[in-house]
Amino acid sequence: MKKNKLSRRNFLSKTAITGLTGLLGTHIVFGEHLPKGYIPVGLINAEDQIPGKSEDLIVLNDKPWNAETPPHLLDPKITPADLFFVRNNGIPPEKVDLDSWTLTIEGESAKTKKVYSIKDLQSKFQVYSYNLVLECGGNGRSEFNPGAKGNQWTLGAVGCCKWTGVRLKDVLQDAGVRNDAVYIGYYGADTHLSGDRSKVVISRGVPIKKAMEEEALIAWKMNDEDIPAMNGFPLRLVFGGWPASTSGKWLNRIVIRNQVHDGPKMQGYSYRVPKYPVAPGTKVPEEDMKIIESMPVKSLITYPKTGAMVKGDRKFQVRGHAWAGDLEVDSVHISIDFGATWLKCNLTNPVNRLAWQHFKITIDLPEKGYYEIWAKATDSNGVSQPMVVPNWNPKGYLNNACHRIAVKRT
Ligand SMILES: Nc1nc2c(c(=O)[nH]1)N[C@H]1C(S)=C(S)[C@@H](COP(=O)(O)O)O[C@H]1N2
Ligand SMILES: [Mo]
Repeated sequence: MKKNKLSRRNFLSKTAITGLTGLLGTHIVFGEHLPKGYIPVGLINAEDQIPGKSEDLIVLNDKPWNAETPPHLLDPKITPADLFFVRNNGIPPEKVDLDSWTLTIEGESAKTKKVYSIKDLQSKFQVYSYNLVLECGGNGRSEFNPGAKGNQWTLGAVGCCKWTGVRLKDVLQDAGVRNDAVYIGYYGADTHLSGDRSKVVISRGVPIKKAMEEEALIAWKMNDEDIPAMNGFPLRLVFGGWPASTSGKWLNRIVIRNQVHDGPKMQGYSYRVPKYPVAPGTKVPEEDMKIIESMPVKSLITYPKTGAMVKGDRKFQVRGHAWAGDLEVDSVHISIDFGATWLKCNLTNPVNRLAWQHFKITIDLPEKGYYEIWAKATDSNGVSQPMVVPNWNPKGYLNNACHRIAVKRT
């Protein structure tokens, strides 16, 4: 065999190596040993791209995909679909056939078992659109100390999109809800990470009262387009104001239960917090944990971006969004002096119940130097965001501490 020819043919050419060097930003030591067609691992990771989503999302995990939105990219009033966070617990369904997709309603407290195609849903029931805030119960987890396992969300596991679909209550009532109904639970078409198709990834739900609210949707559109594959295409539940884990993606079954739903991630420590305040690090008995319901009041500064330099004209606008679970936001204040004094912002009303509200204020930085801008929202019950990380809990849920950004006047 012609040894020489073989080695030259099956290894990367000098030009190819130079190209890769450019992409990697450094010289590849031993690059002459790279086989033809080989993609350096360093580049595979750099290309870490969630199908159908913006490359500006911050990826926290790729197996399964979990990614959050940098706060300044949440600036639009409605979160762009490709920038909306992704929180997958398993593997999304690979091939979705719209015509054969069905949603089954059943359960102990369902009068009948009914199966709907997507076309049935679209033609049988009135269609509604609402802007609804979805926030992962673990948003802000990274700040707890001692830390909790799980995705280390910072600020961006939240968004407010326009959702379109039918009211969950209309569909439930069509199937028939017995008087003893207390809860609904969802099932989706994603598969367990183990590959075991008989294992349910996640099956959570809400009390019947939340399920019956007007804004509770079975949605097939997000911002007037098909829901992105990673966010539940072709059908998902949307419950504004509650942990987004209740908003089942790739929805194919809803059970009407005569007891609190007991699917995977409803029990133990999942999406639960202690019934009473505990010292950080405390081992809390399971029976002392309660299910998280409405999310707490919170706000996010989306402009300027943290680290911004303010030049010349020292007046500039600060803006962002605020939301308060099932409640409304009453006011938002900002501070530029580490909380010594607070300025009241202009705040819009929500476009509909459970949508986030927008605040803005023009501020004046008195002299050159470093500042922090802090934002604090207060809900309609008079409860404000804490300045420091609140209520430590074993799984790191519900951190609604004030958002702080850094700004320099130069
Ligand atoms: N079927 C299914 N539904 C699901 C999940 C999931 O993994 N599978 N994750 C839940 C969790 S924990 C959250 S925070 C939201 C995230 O929704 P998003 O990925 O559209 O942002 O979906 C919820 N619904
Ligand atoms: Mo979540």
